[in-house]
Amino acid sequence: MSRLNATTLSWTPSAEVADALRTGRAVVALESTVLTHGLPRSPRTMSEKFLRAYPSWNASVPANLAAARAAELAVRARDAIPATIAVIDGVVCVGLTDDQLVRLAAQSDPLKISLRDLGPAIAFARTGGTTVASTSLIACAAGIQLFATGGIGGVHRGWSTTLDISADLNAIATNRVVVVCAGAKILLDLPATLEALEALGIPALGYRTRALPRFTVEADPELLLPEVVHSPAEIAAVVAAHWTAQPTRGALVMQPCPESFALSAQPIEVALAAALEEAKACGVRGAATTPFLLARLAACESGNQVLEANLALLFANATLAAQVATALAR
Ligand code: PSU
Ligand code: MN
Repeated sequence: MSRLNATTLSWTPSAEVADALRTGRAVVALESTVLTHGLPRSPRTMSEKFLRAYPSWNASVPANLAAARAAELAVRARDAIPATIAVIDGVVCVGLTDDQLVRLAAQSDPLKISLRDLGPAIAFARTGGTTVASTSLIACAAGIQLFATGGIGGVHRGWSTTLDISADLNAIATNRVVVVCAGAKILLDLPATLEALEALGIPALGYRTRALPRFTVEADPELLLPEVVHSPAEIAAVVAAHWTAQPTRGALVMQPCPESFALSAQPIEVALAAALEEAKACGVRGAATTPFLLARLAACESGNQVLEANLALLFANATLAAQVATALAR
């Protein structure tokens, strides 16, 4: 029963990821809640603009599956190995086969596995997508330094009465991993999210931006980030120094959504106000809140733009994370 005394998580790498970690190659972790909960489980018609920017996009498979594959490709294109993380039949998987991606993408009523859900998911042999929080923990246990995602969870609007603060924030603080994201969705209380990042001692580096990105064209000058970085090499230098100061704790890199796919704030705010009302009326609370609001935004008038923005920023983050991973591996 020595496992009961183990101090690290048990995880299973794919053959490719095991080899990459053994040989010191650059590896980038990718989360799977974006696949199970964040994106449509059916094929979508994309705009001409999108197909021009991403000519390898596979329009004949479900959009979530196409996205997961494309994010992995973006990592490979920068000479790093992708490690998509998920829990499959209770096994903490680091690096998925394409069959496993297909299965997760098609799963009806999938589980969203955040930190609190990890133990039960392992014990009861469950299958689901891991959030930024649990993916950070698993990546750190596996010795993976870079992790790319879309938007992180944060402090929700109305937090002072609901206390709804994503486990993502504390997990980033307490795991030695660099999370590359596009900031946080406009649906959160963004000023409070910035304060929480400061309180947790997380370096929040703006990649070529002064303001916290929120997937929109318009930056909010009030949401000032503490530091700006300009290149993958500069990020690697700051991260290395961060780890001399806080060797067991994480950092955040935030880059704006690629300009040609960024959203306009106003229609999103309108759709969001309606979605928040509806969530309240339907009694949506807790872990269901983020997926509910994301689904409502995806279904709104500019839903296809929301989807394309989500994909463009995910791919851009995968690319940047791979560049930083390669710089750190040098
Ligand atoms: N933000 C997005 N898309 C997402 C999520 C957040 O723009 O898919 C997902 C991420 O997996 C994140 C999780 O870790 O939602 C946060 O959920 P919660 O707020 O319940 O912690
Ligand atoms: Mn929550």
